[in-house]
Amino acid sequence: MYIILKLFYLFSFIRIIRIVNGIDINNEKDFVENINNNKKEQIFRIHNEIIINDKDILSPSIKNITIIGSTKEESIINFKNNDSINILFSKYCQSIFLKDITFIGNLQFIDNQNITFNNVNYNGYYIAEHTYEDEDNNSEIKVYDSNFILPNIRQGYEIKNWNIDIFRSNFYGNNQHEMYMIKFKSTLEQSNILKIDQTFFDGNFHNSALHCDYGSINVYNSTFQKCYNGDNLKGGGAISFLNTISLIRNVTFENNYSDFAGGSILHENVYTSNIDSVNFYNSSSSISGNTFATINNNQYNSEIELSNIYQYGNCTNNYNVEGSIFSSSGSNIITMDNYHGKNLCYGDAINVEGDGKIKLSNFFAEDIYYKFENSFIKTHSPQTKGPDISIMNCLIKNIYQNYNFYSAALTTINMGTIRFELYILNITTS
Ligand SMILES: *[C@@H]1O[C@H](CO)[C@@H](O)[C@H](O)[C@H]1NC(C)=O
Ligand SMILES: *[C@@H]1O[C@H](CO)[C@@H](O)[C@H](O)[C@H]1NC(C)=O
Ligand SMILES: *[C@@H]1O[C@H](CO)[C@@H](O)[C@H](O)[C@H]1NC(C)=O
Ligand SMILES: *[C@@H]1O[C@H](CO)[C@@H](O)[C@H](O)[C@H]1NC(C)=O
Ligand SMILES: *[C@@H]1O[C@H](CO)[C@@H](O)[C@H](O)[C@H]1NC(C)=O
Ligand SMILES: *[C@@H]1O[C@H](CO)[C@@H](O)[C@H](O)[C@H]1NC(C)=O
Ligand SMILES: *[C@@H]1O[C@H](CO)[C@@H](O)[C@H](O)[C@H]1NC(C)=O
Ligand SMILES: *[C@@H]1O[C@H](CO)[C@@H](O)[C@H](O)[C@H]1NC(C)=O
Ligand SMILES: *[C@@H]1O[C@H](CO)[C@@H](O)[C@H](O)[C@H]1NC(C)=O
Ligand SMILES: CC(=O)N[C@H]1CO[C@H](CO)[C@@H](O)[C@@H]1O
Repeated sequence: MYIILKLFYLFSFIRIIRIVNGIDINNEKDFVENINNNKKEQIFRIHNEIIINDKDILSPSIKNITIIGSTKEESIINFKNNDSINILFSKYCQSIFLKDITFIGNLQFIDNQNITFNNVNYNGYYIAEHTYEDEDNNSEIKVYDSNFILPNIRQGYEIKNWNIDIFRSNFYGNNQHEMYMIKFKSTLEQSNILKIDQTFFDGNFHNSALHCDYGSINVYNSTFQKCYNGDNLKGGGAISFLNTISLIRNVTFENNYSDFAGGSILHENVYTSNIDSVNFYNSSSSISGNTFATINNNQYNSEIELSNIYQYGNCTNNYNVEGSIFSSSGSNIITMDNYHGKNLCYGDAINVEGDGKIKLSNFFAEDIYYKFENSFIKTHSPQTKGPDISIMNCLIKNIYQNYNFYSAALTTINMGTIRFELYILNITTS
C-alpha cells in the first residue's frame, strides 16, 4: 500500500513536471494540430523523427513558442514538402525558439521580436522580415552553435530590418550558381546590426556567402571558403557590401572567386570598412581586385582601412585582372598597413581608377607576375586631379615580366601623384 501511494505520488509529480515543461509531440497529427490550434501551450517537446506530409502552411498564433528536442540526432522535424514555406510565424508570435533539434523545412517570419536557433541542424531556407521600416530596430535573430545547410533551390536566408547575431555556426551552400547564402537588408535610418563570430561559410563553389545592403556589419574569427559570384549578381566572391559600415577582424578567405569585381570582397558605395588581420589564400577575380575591389560612384568618400593583411595567390588562371592585390574605382580613401603578399598574378598589382587617395605602409610583395601591359601600380581615368598615392617602407621582390612590348614595371600614371619610398629587388623580364 505504501509503495502504491509512493508510486502514485511519483506519478503525479512527473505529471506536474510535464505540465511545467510543455507538451510532448509524438507524431504529425500532434504537431499540426498543436501548432495551428493550441493558443496556450508554449513549449513543444520532440523526442523522435516526425515526418510531416501535410502540404498546408502551418501558422501558429502563440506569443512565445519553443520547439525543443532531446538531441539533434534523435529529434527531427522533417517536412516532405521541401520547396515552399512550411511554417509562417506571423506577428502574433513574438518570440520563437528552436533548440537541440534537426529541422528540415522552410520558415517565414513576419514582424516578430526574437528568433533563436540554438544547437540546431537546419536544412532549409528562411525569410525574416519586418514590414515596417525605421521604427523598432531592437528585434534580433540569434543563431548559436548551429549548422545551416541550404536545400538545392534558389533561395537562401533573407533578413530584412532585423539585427542578427551568428555565433559558432556553419553555413553550407548548394548547387545553384550565383546565389547569396545570406541576404541582409536594412535602411540608412534603421541601420541594423549583423554580427558574425567564429563561423564557417562554404559556398560549394556555387554560392556567395553574404550580401549586405545598409547596416553595420561585424565579422570576427571566421572563415569564408569556396565562394563564387558572377556577372549576373555582380558581386564579390564571398561578400558584397553596399552602403554599409563594416568591420572584419581575424578572418580567412580561401579559394574564393568572382567573375565580377572583388575576388573575396566587393565594396560598393560603402561608408567605412575596417579590415584587420585577414588572410586571402587563392582569392581571385576575372575583372578587378583579387582580394577586394572598392567601387564608389557617390558624392561621399568610401574609407577603407586595412591592416595586417596576408595574401597568397595561386597563379592557375590567366586573367589580366585590374589589381592582383586590389582595385579602387572612384573617390575612395584607402589605407593599408602591414601587407605581405606572394604569387600575385597576372595583372597590375594595384589598379586605381579615378581620384582615389591611397596610402600604403610596411608593404611587402614578392613574386609578381605580368603577362600583359602591366605595372605594379596603374592609375587611369582621372576625374579631376587624379589619384594621390603614397607608399612608405615598401619592399618588392621579384617582378616577372613576360610581355613582348614595352611596359613600365613599376608605375603607369597619367595624372595625379605617386610618392615611393621603396626597395626593389630583382625584376626579371622574359
Ligand atoms: C519564452 O519562453 C522561453 C522558454 O520557456 C523563456 O526562456 C523566455 O523567457 C520566454 N520569453 C518571454 C518573452 O516570455
Ligand atoms: C528578446 O530578447 C531580448 C534580449 O535578448 C529580451 O530582452 C526581450 O525580452 C526579448 N523579447 C521577447 C518578446 O522575447
Ligand atoms: C526534396 O525532397 C525530395 C524527396 O525526399 C528530394 O528528392 C529532393 O532532393 C528534395 N529537394 C530539395 C531542394 O532538397
Ligand atoms: C536604432 O536606430 C537608432 C536611430 O534610429 C540608432 O541610434 C540606434 O543605434 C539603432 N540601434 C540599433 C540596435 O541598431
Ligand atoms: C573573436 O574576436 C573578438 C574581437 O576581435 C575577440 O575579442 C575574441 O577574443 C575572439 N574570439 C576568439 C575565440 O578568438
Ligand atoms: C582567430 O579566429 C580563430 C577562429 O577562426 C580563433 O581560433 C583564434 O583564436 C582567433 N584569434 C584571435 C587573435 O582572435
Ligand atoms: C587554388 O585554386 C585552384 C583553382 O583555381 C585550385 O585548383 C587549388 O586547389 C587552390 N589552391 C589551394 C592551395 O587551395
Ligand atoms: C596552386 O594550387 C595547386 C593545387 O593546390 C598547387 O599544386 C600549386 O602549387 C599552387 N600554385 C601556387 C603558385 O601556389
Ligand atoms: C636576385 O636574383 C638573383 C639571380 O636569380 C639571386 O641570386 C638573388 O638571390 C636574388 N635576390 C633576392 C633578394 O631575391
Ligand atoms: C581560385 C579558385 O579557387 N577558383 C575556383 C573558384 O570557384 C570556381 C567555381 O565556382 C572554380 O572553377 C575555380 O577553380
